[in-house]
Amino acid sequence: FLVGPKTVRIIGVPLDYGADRRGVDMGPSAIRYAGLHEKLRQAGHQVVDLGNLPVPVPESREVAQTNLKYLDEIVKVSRVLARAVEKAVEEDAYPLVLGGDHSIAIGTIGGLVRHFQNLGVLWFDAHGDYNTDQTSPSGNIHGMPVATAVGLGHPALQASFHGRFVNPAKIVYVGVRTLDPEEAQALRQSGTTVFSMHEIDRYGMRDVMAKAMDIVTDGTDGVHLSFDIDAVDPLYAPGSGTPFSGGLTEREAHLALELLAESDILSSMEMVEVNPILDEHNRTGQLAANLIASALGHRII
Ligand code: B3U
Ligand code: MN
Ligand code: MN
Repeated sequence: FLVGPKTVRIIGVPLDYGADRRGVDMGPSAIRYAGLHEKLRQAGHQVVDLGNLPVPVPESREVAQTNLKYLDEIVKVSRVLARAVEKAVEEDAYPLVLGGDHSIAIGTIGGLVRHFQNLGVLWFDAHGDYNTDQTSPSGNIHGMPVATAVGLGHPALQASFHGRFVNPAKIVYVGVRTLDPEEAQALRQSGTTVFSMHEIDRYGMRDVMAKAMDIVTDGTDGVHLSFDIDAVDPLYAPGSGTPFSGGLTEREAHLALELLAESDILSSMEMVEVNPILDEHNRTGQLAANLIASALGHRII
């Protein structure tokens, strides 16, 4: 097996508060339905599924028209998720978090930084997710998790981090192709590394991943992969709420994750923004499950 055998602990987070109610709350089911457990067992892992965290449906809540929509609800779920993730890594398990929208990364990474002193983060996304309540054009918190993880933005969102944040120099983006103007300016000064589609076209995924892996492993004691399915082109991943053309091909995405598997550097992973309402016969759910399997060492031969 490519990846050393792990106890993969699956945590579903059926939350779409961060994206203004679009249907990504059904993502965890769609990914499981695509045969995730079997693929992971085939790759030599033990799989323990904790089920889904309790998340009240947005229709039972009121959305205040602030620039932090559903703040209280997201903070509450983040707290529970952070504890579940922290407990998993404490017990030597490999947390696999299924979203849900990308605001759940606030809980996932909040839990990870309580355990790892110096965490590396690989962020696959069409977007930067580097807005704060000051810069966000939408007020949707799924556009804010990376800024939160480095200690920027509204303090309420940072509750799960217990004052320990991710070093921006250990964050690498892959697949970015759309940023809000103020977000772009903040990112430029952030110290993170952004491999946009330009770098992928120019150097190829293999070289981009070699550089990315160097950065996130150098001086770190854990590496988290946060994979927003909209990093993949909508041609291959139609079931995502904020599609943006010009993205990764299915093959590039698989190659990237197979290279990660080969180096066996990941200590946790999350897959987010799979939207079954917008999908075609669960194609995107299947892609998400296959990509997770690739990152965990699944090979056809
Ligand atoms: N940057 C925009 C759009 C966005 C960010 N992340 C997603 N969409 N998925 C915002 O609302 O912050
Ligand atoms: Mn995202
Ligand atoms: Mn995105």
